Amino acid sequence: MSNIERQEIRSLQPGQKTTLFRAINQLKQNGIYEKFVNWHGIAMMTKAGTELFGSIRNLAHYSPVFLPWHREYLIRFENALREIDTSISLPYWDWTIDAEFQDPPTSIIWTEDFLGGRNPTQNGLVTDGPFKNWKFSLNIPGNPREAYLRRDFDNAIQLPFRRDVELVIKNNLLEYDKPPWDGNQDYNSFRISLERPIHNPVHNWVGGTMEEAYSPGDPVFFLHHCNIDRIWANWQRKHNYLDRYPANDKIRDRRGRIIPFTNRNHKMFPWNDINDNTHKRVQQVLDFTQYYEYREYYVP
Ligand SMILES: [Cu+2]
Repeated sequence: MSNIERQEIRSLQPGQKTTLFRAINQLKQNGIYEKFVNWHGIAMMTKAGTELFGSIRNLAHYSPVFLPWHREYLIRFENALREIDTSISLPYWDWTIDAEFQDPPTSIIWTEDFLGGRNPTQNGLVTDGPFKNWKFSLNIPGNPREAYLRRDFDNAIQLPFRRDVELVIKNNLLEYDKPPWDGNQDYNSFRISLERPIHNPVHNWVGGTMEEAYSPGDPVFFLHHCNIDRIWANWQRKHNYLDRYPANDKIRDRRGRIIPFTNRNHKMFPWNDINDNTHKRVQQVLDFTQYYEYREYYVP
């Protein structure tokens, strides 16, 4: 059991918010934040499998490892924050609350006291709030470059509704995942029904940095993925599925070859250095209760 409890960002006390935002800015200043951004970019740019959908499936997305990869990534980020201040736990952004608003960009989330907004007269640059004028050096293979934090709220996209999230959690007929283990939405599984219709639109709704391979450059990435992880945790908890993941060596491409960094006994990429015991295997992150709990779940 863990003493870390993750809660909705709107329920943090003002002092807790200040501590959190200061710690995030400290990681930004000492270069650790950019290391996280680059990990995501590298995992996303690395193809997994070679067949038809190989160009879609990468080592962090559109495969069964999508949820464990981001769980490990968030645990690492939360640990980095707690090295600065042990009172911190990663909050989540429950965008199903905002989905009900007439005009979601007016949510308190996007005010100066929370994540700041975006400046429409300056191409969506974030020019207020705790992360104002953030700039990154991106280590993109073959294309290293600099970028500014940007948002471009798109009201043409609907944020996911609570009832849609609840339906996915309640459906105990869904397997965690199944062949061809990729981004093809012609088949149904828990992972794909969370990744495609619920996870993707939130990235696209926020827009700007959140739509790029370096999407963790916007700190809201961590809050969004924390909510995605909460939905997975809720499904695991509700149905007693804490160990649900395809058996060893089961996840293979269409030519029958084991997809690396993806099966339950594999270490995940790019944290697969065998000399470092902090590099967990997929199976080690399935039981989230060893690391943290969530204050509230969608479905009891
Ligand atoms: Cu994401």
